[in-house]
Amino acid sequence: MSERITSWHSAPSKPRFTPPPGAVDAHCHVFGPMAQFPFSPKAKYLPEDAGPDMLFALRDHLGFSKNVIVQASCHGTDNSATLDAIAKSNGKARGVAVVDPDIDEAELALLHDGGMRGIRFNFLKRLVDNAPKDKFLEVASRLPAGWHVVIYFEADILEELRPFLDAIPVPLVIDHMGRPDVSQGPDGPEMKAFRALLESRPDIHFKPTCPDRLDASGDPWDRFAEAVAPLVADYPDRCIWGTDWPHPNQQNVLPDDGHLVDMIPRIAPSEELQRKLLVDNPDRLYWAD
Ligand code: 0GY
Repeated sequence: MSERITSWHSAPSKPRFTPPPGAVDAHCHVFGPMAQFPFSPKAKYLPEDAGPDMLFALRDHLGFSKNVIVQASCHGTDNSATLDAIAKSNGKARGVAVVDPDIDEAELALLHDGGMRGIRFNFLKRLVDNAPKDKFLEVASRLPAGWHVVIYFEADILEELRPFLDAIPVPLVIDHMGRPDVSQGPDGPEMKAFRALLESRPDIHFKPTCPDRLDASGDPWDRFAEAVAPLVADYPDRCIWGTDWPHPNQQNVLPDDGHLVDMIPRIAPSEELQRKLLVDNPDRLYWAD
């Protein structure tokens, strides 16, 4: 792995949809800058720099007010780049960390002071070498008050993960709905399995995000809209939304972030749903204190 990847659109369009005041892009990342924040030796992709200035310029261009910055796998468990971006945001960003499960209480408290409000467990083999469930459960049991766990997995391991998910003692946020096959439609087996998970606990949230990753039919991602809108309608208090900028690993078709924002009114058609998805729900998870 030597070549650095540019995974984001160079000139995203201005969305037609105007997000409500206070809207949060609750799933985005920063990469580097590498000279200041080197990538992990275990990184599975090597991106070009996509630092806080670029992220905040995109936030303003798209009409958002705040960001939740999720530590990307290319930075491993060194959260310095994400913390630096949060520190530069003037209170307009909070974060989700990736930690060594042996982290101690004092380090967790420092992450809290730096704006982190959760940790992420990543189960994608193409992104991380191992995901030790027993250690994950142990660290999840001693997180600072008010924190949650963000989980990234693909639909084919959902059933296998169920006992682990059931045992996590804090609220959960599932990245990209656990990547269901949206071409199966809103009532397809993978969406049904995900709904069963949501029914199993009232404190599971999800991100109805990443049409570019989940819908092979491409922009404007009609299958995604069709499969996901009913989920948002049925669980309006449990969803948060994000761009996924700078779209780690995307190499072939780079999504236009303006078009991603224009997916919002298709999956959340009313102003009330939009406010919950973009403002109330992320504020409750990330800005409660
Ligand atoms: C995402 C998706 C991906 C990557 C990461 O941390 C990461 O590197 O999350 C992916 O490659 O599917 O949500 O950012």
